Amino acid sequence: MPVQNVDIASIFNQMADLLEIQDANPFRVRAYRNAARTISDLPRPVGDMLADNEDPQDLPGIGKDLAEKIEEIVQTGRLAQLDELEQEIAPELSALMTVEGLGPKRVQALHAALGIRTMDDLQQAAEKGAIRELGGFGAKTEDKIREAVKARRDEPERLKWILAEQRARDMVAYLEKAPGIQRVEVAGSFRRCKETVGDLDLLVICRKAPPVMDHFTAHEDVDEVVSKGRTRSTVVLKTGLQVDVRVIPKVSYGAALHYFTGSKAHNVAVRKRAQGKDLKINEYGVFRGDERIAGRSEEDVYRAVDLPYIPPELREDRGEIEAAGNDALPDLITLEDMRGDLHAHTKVTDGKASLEDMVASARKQGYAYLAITEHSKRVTMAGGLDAQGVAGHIARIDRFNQSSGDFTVLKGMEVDILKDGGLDLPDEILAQLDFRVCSVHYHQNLSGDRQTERILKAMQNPYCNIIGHPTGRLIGERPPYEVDMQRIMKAARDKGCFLELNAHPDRLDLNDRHCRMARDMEVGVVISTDAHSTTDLEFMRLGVAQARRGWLSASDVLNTRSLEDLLAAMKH
Ligand code: DGT
Ligand code: CA
Ligand code: CA
Ligand code: ZN
Repeated sequence: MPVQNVDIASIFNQMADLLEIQDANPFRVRAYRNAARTISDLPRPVGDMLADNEDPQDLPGIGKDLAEKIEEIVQTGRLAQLDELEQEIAPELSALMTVEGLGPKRVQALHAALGIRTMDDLQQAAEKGAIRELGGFGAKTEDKIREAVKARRDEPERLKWILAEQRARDMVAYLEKAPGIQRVEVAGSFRRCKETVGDLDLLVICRKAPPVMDHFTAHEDVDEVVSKGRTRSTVVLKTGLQVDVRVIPKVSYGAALHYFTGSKAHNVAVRKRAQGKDLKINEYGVFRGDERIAGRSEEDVYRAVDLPYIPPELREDRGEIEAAGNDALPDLITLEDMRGDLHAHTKVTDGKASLEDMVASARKQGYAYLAITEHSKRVTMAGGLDAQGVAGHIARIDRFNQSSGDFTVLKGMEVDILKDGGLDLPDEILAQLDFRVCSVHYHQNLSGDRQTERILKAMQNPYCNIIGHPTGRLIGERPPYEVDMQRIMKAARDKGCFLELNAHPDRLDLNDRHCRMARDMEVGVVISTDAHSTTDLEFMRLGVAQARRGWLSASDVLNTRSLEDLLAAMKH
């Protein structure tokens, strides 16, 4: 399989981590991180660009040195300099950096003073009480580290959905080239659009199974063939991802798709319902005695137990079977319902594209509007705008809209919520915008109570229309704030404030349960991508998938509405 953009990005991020532990020049570290982001945002594989004789140096932030490294990675799949660095610094050290509360400086200090290299070392040191003795750490920090390590150990490694999607697409394309193949489908948590995926479950219909299994296990990315049978094989890829393939007879296709899509809890509940009707369901079909009465399609399977089709995103045994039985399933939102994106950045702050390019991309998505929501001044790293900057921002958009035809750019800002819950710009400036997304960026470690109060305070400002990425979590990296979501939702409803479902693949914040809660509490949701590049706008599909897992309909989501209705809803 050719080297993918995510692989290049991952190598550059590892470089940055190790250099940071080594206390290297921060500009060098930044250069790697920026390059990683540039590469992972590219719409097509770098390998293809190179093959077309395009020069990576034309990409923003990529100079001669990085361009050569990119070529090396594309050609060899690795980077010699990273291998060397890993010899020099224990690579486990960079894994330690992902523990909450540990940055490169602290990891370096722990290594120097206590010889800590691995997660085991860290756990032991924390349990012995050795860390609290170190300068700059203390007992509280040690407690936190101990808890964080424990939490980490308890959860198995899972892949973010968008990364699973890339692997799944490649694997499906590869299997479709197998001899006698008729159909390949991805089931499991991937099909249910869970935010992270444990392994991939592929189903295959084919004329003869053995050649397909041979083809599958011969994939060049396979690290280990765990099992290989006539109808079922499991491999582990070099990336550590497990892939299961099952060959299914056509008559059982729907039943198998249903079974292997899960969730397990959903399957159990459906089976129980079938038992009540003297039916038996398994991956081969629905049976009355020995007679197969359904199995070709999922619709058939559900019909056999007197249910309408239940979309995969709902199959979590969270009330969907009862709702289906009462003909009360939600009419789930779709990507086509989205009429615009309400959170995006341009080059003016830390985005990579111009206003014109962002609009062109938004038009391609079929949108009628796009809000540009630049950062406010407190977010210095992103070049956040002060009052004067906002004036320029507004003037630019007004000018643009004069000749933008049927497309409207909305004047927004992503206003930082200060530590005390105040907003980062004065009201008279905020008043000039169409609307404001207000987000927490600093002091993320406040206690749950204080964080809740802070956000509630921000919502008291009449100019606060949307709370951006409300829990601040980064999937697999940073846990959500321990906010009281019940109180935040109640306040949002009372004040006519909206909560953002940030569709960025690292965030997906609100999560699915929060969306469900918003629906039940009648709180308005917006789905936005927080795009920093033209291709980021495509993250919308992830946000919509998450919203579907949260039972949301188009009518629950503000940016499915017309521009006129949207603006009316923002005024309160
Ligand atoms: P994952 O891979 O951890 O993200 O989650 P899933 O849901 O993809 O789980 P996985 O890969 O273990 O199994 C795929 C599907 O197969 C699962 O969603 C339901 C079905 N399945 C697996 N084991 C069982 C079982 O013991 N009973 C039932 N009813 N279904 C099962
Ligand atoms: Ca799975
Ligand atoms: Ca599996
Ligand atoms: Zn943003």
